[in-house]
Amino acid sequence: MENTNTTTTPRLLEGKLGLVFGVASQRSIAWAIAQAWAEAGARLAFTYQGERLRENVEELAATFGKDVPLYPCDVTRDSDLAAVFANVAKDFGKLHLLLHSVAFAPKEALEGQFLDTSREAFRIAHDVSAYSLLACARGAAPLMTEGGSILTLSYYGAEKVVPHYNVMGVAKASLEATVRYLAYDLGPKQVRVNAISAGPVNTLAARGISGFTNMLRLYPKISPMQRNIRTSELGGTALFLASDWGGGITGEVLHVDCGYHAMGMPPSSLLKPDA
Ligand code: NAD
Ligand code: 0WE
Repeated sequence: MENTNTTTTPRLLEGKLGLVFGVASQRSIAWAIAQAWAEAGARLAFTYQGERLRENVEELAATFGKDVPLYPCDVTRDSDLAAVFANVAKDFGKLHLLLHSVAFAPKEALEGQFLDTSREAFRIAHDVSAYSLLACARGAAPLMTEGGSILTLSYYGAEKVVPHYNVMGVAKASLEATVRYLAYDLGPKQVRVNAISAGPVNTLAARGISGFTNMLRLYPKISPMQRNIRTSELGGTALFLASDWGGGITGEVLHVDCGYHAMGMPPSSLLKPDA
């Protein structure tokens, strides 16, 4: 069914201040979520990974007006993270929302067998994709004096084997457990920590992966809703989780995947030789 909803986003995040990690391009999941948060009234700041991405992020952030703070940040560098949160303290004074939409494993680790993963590739995948959430949360917590919502992005490969996802699956399992332990530590401050487990989206991080196109072809065949997700649906879910309507939810991993995760066997139509 076509989405014919033309109503405007309710201003559920009016007066909220947010920090977004993980915009690389217009297709980034972080950008879809940032748009939903901004439309709902949040004021946002962005980090970018390095000089290579600065112009892209500048251009996208400019669509929200002139005074959108931008900070360089490689999440594997403690000094970068310290500078980001010092600048947020200076520019915003406090923080309500944090989006962590960052992942990386060395390309060779996503190609062969999981069995061949090097110690270094394992370390990098976990440092960038899981530890960084903890580092971001520790930086943000002192600024979340009015409560808050921390959100990260996971994938089904954390729960079940997805061929070639390999060490990223193990890092996402760590990320999901990190969400639960952070939820426990930050709960008393009314800071909620959740993950969205998203179905496949054609982004820069997905582009380089052999077989990704097959993955996009598989979801319409297996998922109950018989299609891929729309990035606007990630924005909508992220808006709900960040708003007071998601106020009782923490330590949760919410699947936004058209129901793919609920299936234990493909539909019989897919198994018939003539289908
Ligand atoms: P993307 O390439 O647009 O975003 C990935 C981001 O990670 C980029 O902005 C990149 O700069 C950042 N990053 C990587 N290493 C970094 C580092 N050392 N320091 C700072 N930033 C770093 O791709 P995306 O698909 O939007 O990915 C965002 C998140 O969504 C990731 O966590 C990914 O695992 C997750 N996810 C993606 C899909 C998908 O199919 N695309 C599905 C489920 C979950
Ligand atoms: O989390 C991801 C991908 C994250 C990612 C992507 C890259 C490509 C470039 C992490 N590291 C790198 N390193 C690079 O050098 N996804 C959920 C998308 C994805 O990746 C897969 C998938 C899906 C889905 C890899 C294998 C199989 C399925």
